[in-house]
Amino acid sequence: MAEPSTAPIRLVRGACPHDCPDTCSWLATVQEGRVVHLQGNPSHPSTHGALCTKVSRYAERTYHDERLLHPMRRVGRKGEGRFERVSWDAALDDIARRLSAIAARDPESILPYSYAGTMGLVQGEGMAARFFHRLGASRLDRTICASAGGEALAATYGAKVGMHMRFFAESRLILIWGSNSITSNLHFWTLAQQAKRDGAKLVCIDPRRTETADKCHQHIGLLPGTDGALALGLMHELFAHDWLDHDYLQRHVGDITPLRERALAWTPERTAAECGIDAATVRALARELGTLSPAAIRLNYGMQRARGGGNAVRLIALLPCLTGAWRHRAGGLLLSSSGWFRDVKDTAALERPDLLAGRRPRIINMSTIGDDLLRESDPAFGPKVQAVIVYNSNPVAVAPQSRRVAAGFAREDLFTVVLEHFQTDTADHADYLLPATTQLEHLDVHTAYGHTDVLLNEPAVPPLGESLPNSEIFRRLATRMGFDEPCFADSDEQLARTALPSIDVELLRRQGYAPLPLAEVPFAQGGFPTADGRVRIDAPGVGVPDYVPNYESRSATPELAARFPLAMISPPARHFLNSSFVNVMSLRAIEGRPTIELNPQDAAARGIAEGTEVRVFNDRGSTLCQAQVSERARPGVVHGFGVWWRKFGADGTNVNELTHQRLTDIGRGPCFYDCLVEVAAA
Ligand SMILES: Nc1nc2c(c(=O)[nH]1)N[C@H]1C(S)=C(S)[C@@H](COP(=O)(O)OP(=O)(O)OC[C@H]3O[C@@H](n4cnc5c(=O)[nH]c(N)nc54)[C@H](O)[C@@H]3O)O[C@H]1N2
Ligand SMILES: Nc1nc2c(c(=O)[nH]1)N[C@H]1C(S)=C(S)[C@@H](COP(=O)(O)OP(=O)(O)OC[C@H]3O[C@@H](n4cnc5c(=O)[nH]c(N)nc54)[C@H](O)[C@@H]3O)O[C@H]1N2
Ligand code: SF4
Ligand SMILES: [Mo]
Repeated sequence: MAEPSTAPIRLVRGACPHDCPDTCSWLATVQEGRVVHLQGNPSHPSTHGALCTKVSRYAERTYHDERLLHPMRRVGRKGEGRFERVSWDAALDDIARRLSAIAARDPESILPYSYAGTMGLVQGEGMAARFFHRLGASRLDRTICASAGGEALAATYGAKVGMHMRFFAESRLILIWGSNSITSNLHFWTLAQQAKRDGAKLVCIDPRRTETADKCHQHIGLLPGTDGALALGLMHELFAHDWLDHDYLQRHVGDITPLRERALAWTPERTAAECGIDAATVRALARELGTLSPAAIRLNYGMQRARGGGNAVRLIALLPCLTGAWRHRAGGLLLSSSGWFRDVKDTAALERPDLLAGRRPRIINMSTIGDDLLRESDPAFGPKVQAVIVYNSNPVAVAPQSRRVAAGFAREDLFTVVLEHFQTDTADHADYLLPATTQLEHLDVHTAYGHTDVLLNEPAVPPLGESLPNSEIFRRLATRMGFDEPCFADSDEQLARTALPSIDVELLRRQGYAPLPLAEVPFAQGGFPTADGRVRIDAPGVGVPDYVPNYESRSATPELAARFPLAMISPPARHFLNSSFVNVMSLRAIEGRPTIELNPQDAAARGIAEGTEVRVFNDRGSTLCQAQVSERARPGVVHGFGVWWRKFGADGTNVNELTHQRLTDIGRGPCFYDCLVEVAAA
């Protein structure tokens, strides 16, 4: 048996890089040049010393046998995933030569594709954005997660702002709306439980009876995509019973007349019929919302992945305005706190859009990448995409209608460079696969979208193998492309200081985080970040919010529903983070196999038993899963947990085979949870 090492240990402060509202502060224990332990920073209030199960395994991910450690060049057919090792010089010289040749014809035929593999400002869109701006490449509309809700919130409140997470602990009523918090917002859940112990009522609004719903006092299992109708039904009752804060409305909210008219048409009975719940439930919830104080809503992005997601967020965001819940620090609503950072973050200095020098390249929506990679040149679209550079994202697995995404990336004439930790589904399609460092190996700074602290991530160990930070890869590529502006020589530390010019770096170094100085009750006296400080009911470009039903549902598309009668939502699996961690064995072992959860009635009607191998399908595709028969699913709704790598699926597919590329009402986002399917024993 190995003796425990007595070599000296060092603690390094860092931040979880993942796309999660909690943005935890962590402490890495380093011994003999290796991270041997990772724990939550006990002095960071919202982390309170605890990381989630997944990220506790971050070192296992970093030291994974299959980590990419050298640049690689494709040797097989496109998508086959066969590569040979090459030197950095050989890789970068050839990439620069090929991109320069394409750019000489039309730089807009080059497309960056990135999302939130890391949320860091330095390894995210820092040097990379400078590079693509200087090149004049197509711009990417980064819509895949939060743009429907984000733009809806901004249309209503003026920015992505809300109540402070920590004060949920003092609320008397908490609506957890479209969020499986135990899975995806663990540190909020701790606060909600504290409130529950102090007597608060917790209500979970989610089509699935989640683990979070189990621990709330009440679960309202509405049909997917009907949240806007529920919000209007609640408003009906608020208006009808005059549970309104007239003083607050008059001072701080736009004219409510058109909203009132709309809401009065949504009787509890009509609402109940649309949402698939009881009228009594609507009445009772409205009464609580109108009479319990302070009342708080934790809205999350799970409920805006449907056609009407934007309007639904706008309607829900108006509820605390009608009741005046904003007067209390434990009242109001939180969807995202990212807008609070707008005054401390200098995005223009970091990303340098001025390097476009007057050019206005076309914009491609990341949520329609499946169609867009397969499009020919035409005047409306612009030039055919000839090259894609992917970093911080795994589009072949996570983008909707993934069969088309995979077909696009499989084009032999598409030049693809992927910066990655692992050989993901997208990496399989690369011409060059470049090894990137993980958060334990590079410097970064972070803002958050749940809490309001800035965090520093110091590298704990040197880069593994020949891996390099994204920033350095783009720096070296810029040099090879002949981009000689001084900004391409900025170090990571300079990028961090440029991104957050007013933040006290010494404080960050000492404690790992720095809270923003913000008011405890931000909107007690109104002062929303709109032009006139008032909440907008009628907003430019989007009008007065209304219920927008799903693209695909029994009522909207009865003929389609006759063939594909089940509404599928595909929320994240607890032990994965989008498609990250799917290759970490200890976590994959817990998740088992790709599964589809369905109600016992729906299972019986199809002769499906627990554990049966089933085919989930519609006109777009088909994927093999294992059936999980459970009352967690309501009749007519099934849950396909995401996001598995396609290559780990029994037939090389995942749930995104079934999703479509139509966009949300606001924000041009994807409609992952607006999708009809059928399930049959395989
Ligand atoms: N463990 C884990 N944590 C994660 C992630 C992960 O993949 N795994 N992903 C991270 C990311 S990228 C994000 S954006 C956030 C997401 O944060 P949330 O949106 O809070 O996270 P989810 O758990 O995806 O919540 C989705 C919930 O919405 C429900 N839902 C689906 N459709 C509807 C609907 O129409 N109406 C309502 N009311 N509810 C609906 C689902 O059943 C599910 O329980 O989580 C982050 N945290
Ligand atoms: N069906 C369905 N599809 C979904 C969702 C769903 O709920 N259902 N959720 C959607 C949501 S909310 C989101 S946010 C998207 C997420 O989609 P993505 O942002 O693509 O997220 P991940 O799948 O985690 O992939 C991130 C990749 O970045 C890599 N990475 C991490 N850090 C670094 C780094 O420093 N450098 C480089 N070069 N690479 C790095 C990781 O290894 C990983 O492969 O998926 C969406 N897709
Ligand atoms: S994924 Fe979320 S909960 Fe887990 S460590 Fe990261 S920030 Fe914290
Ligand atoms: Mo997301």
